[in-house]
Amino acid sequence: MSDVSSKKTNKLLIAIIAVLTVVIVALAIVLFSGDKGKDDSGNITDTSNSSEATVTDAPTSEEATTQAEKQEEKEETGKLDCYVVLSSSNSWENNGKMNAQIDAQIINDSGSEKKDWEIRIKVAQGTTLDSSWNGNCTLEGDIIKIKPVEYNGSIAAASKISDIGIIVCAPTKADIDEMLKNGQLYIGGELYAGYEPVAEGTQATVETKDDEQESKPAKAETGTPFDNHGKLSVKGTDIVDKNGKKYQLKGVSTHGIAWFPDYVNKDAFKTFRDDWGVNLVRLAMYTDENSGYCTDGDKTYLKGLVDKGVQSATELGMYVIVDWHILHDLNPQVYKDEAKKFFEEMSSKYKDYENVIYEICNEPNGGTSWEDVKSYAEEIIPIIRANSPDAIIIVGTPNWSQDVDVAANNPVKGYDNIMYAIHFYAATHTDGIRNKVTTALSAGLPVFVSEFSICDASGNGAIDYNQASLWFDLIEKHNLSYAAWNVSNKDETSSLIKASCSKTSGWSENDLSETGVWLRNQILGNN
Ligand code: IDC
Repeated sequence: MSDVSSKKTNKLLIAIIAVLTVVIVALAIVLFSGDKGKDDSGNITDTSNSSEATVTDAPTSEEATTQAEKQEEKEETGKLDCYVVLSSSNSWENNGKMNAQIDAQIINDSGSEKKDWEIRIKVAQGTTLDSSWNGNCTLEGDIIKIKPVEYNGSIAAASKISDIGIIVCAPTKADIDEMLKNGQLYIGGELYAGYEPVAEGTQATVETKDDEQESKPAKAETGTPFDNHGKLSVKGTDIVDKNGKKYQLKGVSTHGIAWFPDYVNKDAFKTFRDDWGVNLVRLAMYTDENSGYCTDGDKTYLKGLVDKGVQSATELGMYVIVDWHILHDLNPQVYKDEAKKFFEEMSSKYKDYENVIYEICNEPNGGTSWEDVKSYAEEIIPIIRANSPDAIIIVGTPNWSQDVDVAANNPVKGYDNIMYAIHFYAATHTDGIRNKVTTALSAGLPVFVSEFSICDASGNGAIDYNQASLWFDLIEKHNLSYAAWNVSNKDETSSLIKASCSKTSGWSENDLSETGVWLRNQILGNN
């Protein structure tokens, strides 16, 4: 090779190496310069070191809170998958102490059945236990223990038991408030603190008062009867509501509460309210027979039942009659002293209840004169009035509360909101008694059909549909309020529930007696 050609070759090699170097350096810059993206306008941007990228991947502060809450919620659920809720639907002062009704629910949100439960509530010194229902209740030292009764010993997974109630008397209101925070659940004798995950979609919910408020009566009205009509009063011969509009109470009467205590329950009243259109329950407490209040009855137990009835009706926004059910005692003067104590206690306990009505003597009979009844009324009414100045009071009338015409001649004077009882059994009492009603009404006497049925006066025998219809013509014509005898499954015509049906609430039409079917249709306007 010549020198000239070798010099040319060298130059070419140097040029190639220089170009290659430039290309390699350029490629290296491209390859190692990090992540690239395009901005909105299509220019390449370099975000590898920008703080923006880090923030985008992290949760927002809002999400972080939610996550924290969820974590907390899970921890709480762990403690609370089965627990007690205590609330107080009512409290009242009594001789300088505080009485309260405490309602307990056990919520089982867990995936398994819970048995052998016990609620323990620590109470203040000096607290006493007055009554209880749907639980076996004892006060041991400073602990109230509530154990199951035969029908609520097991709480299925994802369900709850309610309607356990006690009435206590504590030194102060603060003690009651403290009690409400002190409910603990024991299972199998151990303080329960388990956590089990809840099966999807099976979580039980706590029944609240608001649920009650939202339930609708069978008829068009929304809201409870008491929500809509409030405190009632008597104007002329009519009951009027809080707006001064005529109002009619349509109710059922219990049988003797000592006789059939199981029907004094909130679910039963709710069935009557929601499925029958009933706005009133009468609580009949016999004074003289079958565990009568003034004879062989347990006074504390009977007052507990009255209270259970009053509280149930109140929570459901229904009106309620406390009935001093004299019958075999003939004359209300016989147990007047007991009656005075009873009505003093009732009217003071329920002084702030605007839905409670007092019936002070069911049916004077056996020749008891109106003078005797009137003088009894003149002693009882001021006792009630001292506590409950406006409550409606129903006074019985002679001859099993038929002689309203006699009372109309000489009514009790000096008090508002007094009404007079007319009772009828349609197969026995016909035109003669209806005439007494029209006579009394035309004399301006307010009458209340606080007990009736459509069979004969024994509470049994055949139904007289024709007379029943004539009675209801009169009732509707004069806007009379009424309560039908009786809520039980006793094997007699007047019972509203079939003798073969043992349910104490939630009846279907098939569970009702012939009288029950007729009454429900009558109230619903189907007859
Ligand atoms: C009846 C009951 C019956 C009970 C009897 C007791 O229906 O089961 O054995 O009392 O005496 C009334 C009374 C009411 C009666 C009813 C029917 O207020 O207590 O109930 N009746 O006899 N007045 C007229 C009829």
